[in-house]
Amino acid sequence: MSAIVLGKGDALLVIDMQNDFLPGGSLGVPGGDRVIAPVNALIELYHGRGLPRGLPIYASRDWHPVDHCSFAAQGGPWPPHCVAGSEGARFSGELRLPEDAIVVSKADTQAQDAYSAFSETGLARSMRAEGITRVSVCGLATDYCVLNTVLDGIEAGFEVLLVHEAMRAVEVKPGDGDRAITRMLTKGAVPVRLSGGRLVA
Ligand code: VGL
Ligand code: ZN
Repeated sequence: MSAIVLGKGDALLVIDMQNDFLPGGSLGVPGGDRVIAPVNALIELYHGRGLPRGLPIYASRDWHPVDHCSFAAQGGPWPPHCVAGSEGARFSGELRLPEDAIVVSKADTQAQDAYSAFSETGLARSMRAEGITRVSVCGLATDYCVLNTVLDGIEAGFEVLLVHEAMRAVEVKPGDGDRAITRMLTKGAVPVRLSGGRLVA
């Protein structure tokens, strides 16, 4: 067990902690609410007063038009969810995002779906411009947006820390969550966990 020392070059990336992906939402992830506390702990760790200066926090959101191609009525796989500007698309009210969190909207045009926060958002460029080299990823859902974001992040050259306890899977098929974790680790993501208010590998 080794503690990870956070500093310049580190950032936190919180994936899609939106009402529609939480229990009661139109595409509620089972147990999705259980990740709010660990995600808030990560936010505190990255942004907290313990550090000389807060480290950057990025928060992605699914931000679909009403007739998005991923919705069942358009032949897609999902019920309507995260319609731009709707209550379901808002970040959970329990999420303690700082005011200076950088919000990344994705899949915001009718014909384009995007499970990755790096997909046509300019995120990689903006992170590089900030000197970011290592990103901790957490949020929803492990087997869709977390998975694709982590694979793209590694592809884009970032070191990716995977905070297992701060993510949950949709599991359309049982085992999808575990399979997603295996794929991310196989690609080089580093499993970490929160312990005593720190990250350990
Ligand atoms: C997601 C299904 C559809 C996700 C987004 O954020 O993981 N899942 N759209
Ligand atoms: Zn979506």
